[in-house]
Amino acid sequence: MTSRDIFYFFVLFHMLSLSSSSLVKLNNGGYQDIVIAINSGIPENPQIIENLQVNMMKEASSYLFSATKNRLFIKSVKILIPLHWKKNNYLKTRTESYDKADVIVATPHLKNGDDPYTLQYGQCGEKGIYIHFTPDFLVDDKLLSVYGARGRVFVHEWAHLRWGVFDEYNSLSPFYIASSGKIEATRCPIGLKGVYNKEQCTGNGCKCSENIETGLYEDGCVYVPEKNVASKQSIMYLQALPNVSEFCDAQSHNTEAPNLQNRMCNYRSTWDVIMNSTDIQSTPATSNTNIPEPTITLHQASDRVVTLVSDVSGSMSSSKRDERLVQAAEVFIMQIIEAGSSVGLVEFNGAATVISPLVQIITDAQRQQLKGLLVKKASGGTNICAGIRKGFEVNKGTKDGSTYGTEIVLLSDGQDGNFPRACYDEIINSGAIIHVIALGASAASGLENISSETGGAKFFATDNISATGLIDAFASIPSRTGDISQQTIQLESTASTLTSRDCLNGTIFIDKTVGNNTFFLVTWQSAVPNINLQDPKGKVYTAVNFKNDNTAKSSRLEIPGTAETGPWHYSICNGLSSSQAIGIIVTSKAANRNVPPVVVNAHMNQDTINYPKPPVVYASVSQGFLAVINVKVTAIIEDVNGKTETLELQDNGAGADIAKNDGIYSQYFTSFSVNGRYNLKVHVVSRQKNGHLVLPQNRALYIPGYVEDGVITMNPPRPVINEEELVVDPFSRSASGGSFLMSNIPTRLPTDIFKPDKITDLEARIVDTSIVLAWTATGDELDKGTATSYDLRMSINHKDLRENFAGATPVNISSISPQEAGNRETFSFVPEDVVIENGTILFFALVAIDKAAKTSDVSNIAQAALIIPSEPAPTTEPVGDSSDGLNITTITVIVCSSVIVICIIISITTCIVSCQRKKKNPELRV
Ligand SMILES: *[C@@H]1O[C@H](CO)[C@@H](O)[C@H](O)[C@H]1NC(C)=O
Ligand SMILES: *[C@@H]1O[C@H](CO)[C@@H](O)[C@H](O)[C@H]1NC(C)=O
Ligand SMILES: *[C@@H]1O[C@H](CO)[C@@H](O)[C@H](O)[C@H]1NC(C)=O
Ligand SMILES: *[C@@H]1O[C@H](CO)[C@@H](O)[C@H](O)[C@H]1NC(C)=O
Ligand SMILES: *[C@@H]1O[C@H](CO)[C@@H](O)[C@H](O)[C@H]1NC(C)=O
Ligand SMILES: *[C@@H]1O[C@H](CO)[C@@H](O)[C@H](O)[C@H]1NC(C)=O
Ligand SMILES: [Ca+2]
Ligand SMILES: [Ca+2]
Repeated sequence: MTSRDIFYFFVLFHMLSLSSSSLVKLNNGGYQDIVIAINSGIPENPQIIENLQVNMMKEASSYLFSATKNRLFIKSVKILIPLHWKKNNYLKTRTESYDKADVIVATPHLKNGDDPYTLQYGQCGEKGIYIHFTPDFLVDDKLLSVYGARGRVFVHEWAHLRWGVFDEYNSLSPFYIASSGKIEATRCPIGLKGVYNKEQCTGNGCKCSENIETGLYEDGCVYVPEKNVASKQSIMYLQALPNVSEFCDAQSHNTEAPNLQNRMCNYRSTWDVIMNSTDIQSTPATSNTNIPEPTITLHQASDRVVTLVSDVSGSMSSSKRDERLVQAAEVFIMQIIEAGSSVGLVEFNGAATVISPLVQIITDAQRQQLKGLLVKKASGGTNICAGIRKGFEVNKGTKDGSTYGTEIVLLSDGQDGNFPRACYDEIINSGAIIHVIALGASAASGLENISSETGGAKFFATDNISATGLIDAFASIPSRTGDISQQTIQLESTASTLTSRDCLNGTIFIDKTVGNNTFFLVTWQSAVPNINLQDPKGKVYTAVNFKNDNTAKSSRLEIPGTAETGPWHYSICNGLSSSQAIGIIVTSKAANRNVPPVVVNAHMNQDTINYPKPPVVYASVSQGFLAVINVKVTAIIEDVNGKTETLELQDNGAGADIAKNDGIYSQYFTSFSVNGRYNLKVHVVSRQKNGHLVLPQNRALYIPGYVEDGVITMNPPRPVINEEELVVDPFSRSASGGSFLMSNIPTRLPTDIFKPDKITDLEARIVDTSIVLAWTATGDELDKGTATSYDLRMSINHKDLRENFAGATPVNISSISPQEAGNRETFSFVPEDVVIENGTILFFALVAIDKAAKTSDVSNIAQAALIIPSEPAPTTEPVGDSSDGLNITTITVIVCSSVIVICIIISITTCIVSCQRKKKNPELRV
C-alpha cells in the first residue's frame, strides 16, 4: 500500500506589524474611517484613486447593505496617498498609517496574478489583518471577468477581515466525494450548477476524466460555473455571479465541502458566523434603504516627525534604568530613525523640559548632535501629561505647525494617577501617534490605552539588566510608511551576565535581502569587552574597530556599503575579573529597493489576556507578500519579574497553529504564573537553504471561466513563479513582539488548568477490511504534556456524528495510550457489523481526555470511503479469468482525510491497495 498527499497547500503573506488594530468604528450601521493605503512603491496613477473612489467603495457599500439584510454600509473611507505622489492639497494624515491600514494597495515583488486576498490567521470569528489589492486589480477591467465587480470582491474580503469567515471554495481541494457517493466541486451552496472542464481548454476534448487512484477528477480539471443562475448565494464562494448577493446560511450551507469555512468554523455557515459578530448583533436591520454614499477623503503623509519623551523621575535611578535608557535612545538615534525624519527630545519628571527642538536627520552630524544631548539623570516626580504636552509643542515645530500625523515615543517607569485622564482629550485631538515603552514593574497602567487609541506600538522592558528589552523596543518601533527599504531589521539581539573570562559566542547570517546600514552594537556595563567578529570572508574586527562610548556604555561598528552575505561569527568575552552584563544587537536595512527583506513580526492573540483564556503567540515570517516556511522560530516571553520562558513556535497546523505551512508560527503559552505586563521577543534562524516562500492562501477565487447559454468561456491563466525564486538563503532575524497584559490569574493556580486541545487533523482510510486512523496527539494542557485517554466514535452519517458525538457508536480504542503532544498517532481496527464494499462511506471523530477528566472539543470529522471506479484504468493489468483464484488487482480507496479537511495542508490522502479478488464474490473487492 502506498499513500501520498495529492494536494499541497500554500498560504500567504506579507510583513507589516501584524496587529489588527484597525481604527474603523461602527456607528448606526455605518463603518467609519476605513483606511485604504497605497504602497509607496507604486508609481503615481490617478486611475487607482478614481476607481477606489467612484467604483469600488460605492458599489461595495450598497452590496454590503443588502448582503447584511439592510444593516451595514460604508460611511467613510480615507485613502492614504504615498509621500512621493505630487502634492495636491490632500488632507494631512492623522493617526492613520500604511502599517495599520485595513486595505493596502501594493505590487508583490514576485508577480503571481492579481488575486485579492485577506491576511487572516485567527480563529473563526476573529478579525483579519488587512486586505491586499494589486494596482492592476483596481485598474485593469479585463480582470472583472475573473473576479467579478470590484465592490463585490471588496465585500467578500471585508467578510474575511471584519467577521472572520473563510472561503467556501478550496483551490487545493477542489473536489470531494459527497455522502451521495458523487464527486462534487467544493462549493456553497451545493445546488450551484457548472461543468467540469480541463483548465485552459476550449472546444472538444476538454471533458474531465476521473483519476483512477483518487476517484476524483484528474489534476488540471476545474469546475466552471454556470453564469446565469437563480441562486443568490454565496458571496464567500462566487460573488462574481450576477445574481449572488447573499451569504450561505444554515439552510443552504454545504457541511461536507472540504473548505476552510467548515474546518475553521465547525461546519457553521458563513451567515451564521456573521450573524453572531458584534457588528450585526449591535445593528438592527432598518427599513430605510436609503443609505448615504460613502464619504471618501484623500490624505497624504508628510515627512516623519518624532519626539522622544523620556521619564527622568527619581525612580529611573533604580536598576540602572537611566543608564539603559541612554543606551537604548542612542540606538534609536544612531541606527533606527530613517534619514529625512525630524527628531526632537523632551524629558519630564514633575515638569517637562525640551532638550532639543526638531532636528532633521540629513547626515551623521545630526545624529551625533542629538546623541550628545543624552545624559543619564533621575530626580523628582512623574507627570506624564506634562511630558506629552511638551512633546506636542516640539512636534508643532514643523512647517504647518500641526501635530497631525506626528509621533511621540513615550518612555516611563512611573506611577501617575492622573494619567491619561488629565490629558486624554488633548491626546485624542492631537492626531498624533503615541508609541509607549513601559519600563519596570510599576509603570502607569494607562500607557497601553493611549498607544491603542492613537494607533501606536507598545512595549515593556523589565529591570533585568542582562536582557535587551529596552533596545529591542526602540529597534522595533515601526517605520509606518510602508517603505520597507527604510525599515530597520534586527538580525540579532541577545545579552547575558558574563563572569570573568566568560564569552558570548554566536553566528548570524546576513542574507542578500539585507546588508545596508549594518550595525554591530556591543553593550557592556563596566568596561569594553574583548570583541572578535569575523565576516564570511574571514576578515576580523576587534574592539579597536568599534567606536566605544563611555556614556552609553556601548561599542558600535558600522559596516560600510552592503555587508557580505553569509555567516558572521562573533565572540565577545568579559576581560574583567568581575562579572558584567554584555549584549550584542545587530541591525540592518534592505539591500535592494525592489526586493523586500525577509522580516519577522510577532504578537499575542490579544493585548490583554484574562485567565483562563489561553494566550497564543503568533510570529509571521515573510518576504513581501510571500510567507517563509521551514525555518526555526523561537519565542522568549519575559514576565514582570524577569522570569523567561522559551517556546519553539510551530507551523504544523496542529494545536494553536491553525494552518500548516502558512508562515505563521504559533504556540500556546501556558506557563504563566503572575499577573501584569509581559514582553514577547522572537528569534528566527535558518542555517541552511531550508527556508521556502509560499503564496497567499485566502485568495479570492480565480474564476477559471463561465458557462453561459451552454457555451464555455475560459479566462486566461495567471502567471506562475519560477521555483528557484522561492528558495530562501540562510538568515537571522530577531524582533520584539511588544507587550501584553495577563490578568485574573489566581495566586494559587490549579494543578490542571486546561483541557486537551482539539484534534484537527484526524484522517481515516480503508485498508483491506480495516479502518486505519491517524492524527497528531494533543496534550493534557492544550497542546502541552500527555493526555490520558481517547474516545473514538464512528457513524455512517456526518451530521449525526457532528451534532451528537456522545450518541455515536463507540470504537474500543483503549489499546492505545496517548503519546506526548505533537507525536503522530495511528490506530487500526476491523469494524464489527459493517460490510466494507464499494460505496462504503464511514465517518470518524475523537476526543482526548486528560488527568483531570477534562475532555477536548470533538475533533474534525474524518471520512473513509471506498469507491471503485467502474471503468478499469488503462494502466491496470487485465484481470485474468482463470478460475484458480487469487488474481491481484489494484483498486482504489479514497481517503478524504476528512470532509473538512485540513485545509491548509494535507487533506486528501489517497492510497492504493492491492488485494485479493475473491472469485466467488466479485463485488466485494476488499
Ligand atoms: C437573476 O435575478 C433576477 C432578478 O431577481 C431575475 O429576474 C433573473 O431571472 C435571475 N436569473 C436567473 C437565471 O434566474
Ligand atoms: C456568539 O458570540 C458570543 C459572544 O460574542 C459567543 O460567546 C458565542 O460563543 C458565539 N456563538 C457561537 C456559536 O460562536
Ligand atoms: C482608554 O480609556 C478611555 C477613557 O478612560 C476609554 O474610553 C477607552 O475605551 C480606553 N481605550 C482602550 C483601548 O482601552
Ligand atoms: C567562544 O569563542 C572563543 C573564541 O573563539 C572560545 O575561546 C571560547 O571557548 C568560546 N566560548 C564558548 C562558551 O563557546
Ligand atoms: C544599498 O547600498 C548599495 C551600495 O552599497 C546601494 O547601491 C543600494 O542602492 C542601497 N540599497 C538601498 C535600498 O538603499
Ligand atoms: C462503485 O460505486 C460507484 C458509485 O457509488 C459507481 O459509480 C461505480 O460504478 C461502482 N463501481 C463498481 C465497480 O461497481
Ligand atoms: Ca501556521
Ligand atoms: Ca489539563
